Amino acid sequence: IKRNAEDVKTTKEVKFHWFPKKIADLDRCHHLVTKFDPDLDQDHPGYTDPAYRQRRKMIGDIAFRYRHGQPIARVEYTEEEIGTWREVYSTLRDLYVTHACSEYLEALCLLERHCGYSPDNIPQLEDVSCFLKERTGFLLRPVAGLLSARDFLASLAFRVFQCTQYIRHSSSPMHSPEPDCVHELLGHVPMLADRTFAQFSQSLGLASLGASDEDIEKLSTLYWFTVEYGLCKQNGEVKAYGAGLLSSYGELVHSLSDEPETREFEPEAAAVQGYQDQTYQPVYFVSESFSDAKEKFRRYVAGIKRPFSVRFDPYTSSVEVLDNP
Ligand code: HBI
Ligand code: FE
Repeated sequence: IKRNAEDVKTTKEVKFHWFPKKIADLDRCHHLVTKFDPDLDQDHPGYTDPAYRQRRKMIGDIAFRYRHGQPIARVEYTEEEIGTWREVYSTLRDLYVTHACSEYLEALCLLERHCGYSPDNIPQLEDVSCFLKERTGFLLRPVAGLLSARDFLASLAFRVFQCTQYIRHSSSPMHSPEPDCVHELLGHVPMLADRTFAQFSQSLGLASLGASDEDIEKLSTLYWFTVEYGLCKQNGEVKAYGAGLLSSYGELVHSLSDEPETREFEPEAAAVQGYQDQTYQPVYFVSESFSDAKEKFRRYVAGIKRPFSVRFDPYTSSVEVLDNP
């Protein structure tokens, strides 16, 4: 079979996908998935609104032009966009006190104090990126929409979170079919400020580098049931830490109600569980703690076969690739 030399590299006769070796290589990890794009998806609330689609393109251009190391351009959000943000922010803020895990609440307070998080302001990615860098070494980089799982996971290996900058359509403030800045800033960012959670996210990323398509599928399902829809125990209660929950009023309430099934987090089971990207999840996985989830995941990853191993060098933000004997 003839294969694209860009995608496949050979070491000792074994083929595997190209992957980024240094943080600047993330400039090449920009493959978008058009599944929920407002230009193509007729169910997208912005599909019939040309002004919305135009605006989304303008903000998307910041991402297309972006190269590693540059500051992220600021967006001057319109009154309408700030109105959408305000509605979600004030509705969710009240629920966090009872539904979000303590790590999340602690980080959100800091973000309100230092990063312009408030009902009346959409925080700027550049400010949030500087904040995260000081807390856990994570950086944000702008992205124009839903990325391929392979590219998205690869960036986590370098403690980079690819972050959308546009906001959902104003006709549907409480739900968006695709990631938007409400989902990123209220769902993901506070958790990335936690040291143990940041380590967990990076280890998911490192496990994905050069992995087979089947293993990428398993790792993104694991990502789904932890980073997006994970629950955890805290002082005898169950709380939410998943970004898909913390950015959706309806599902956050649903996830901690009696309705869904909850199971103890086991990577082997979570990696193959079927999931929903159109409605609420029928099942959630509950971790004892982030340290426990990290340890279980470490054991799971050791079972994934790759013809090489990778080691992250934090001094150069690059990965060393070691051939397995
Ligand atoms: N792309 N922009 C963006 N944001 C995400 O949260 C995201 C993504 N691509 C894939 C993805 N999340 C996950 O569902 C996993 O497939 C990794
Ligand atoms: Fe997400």
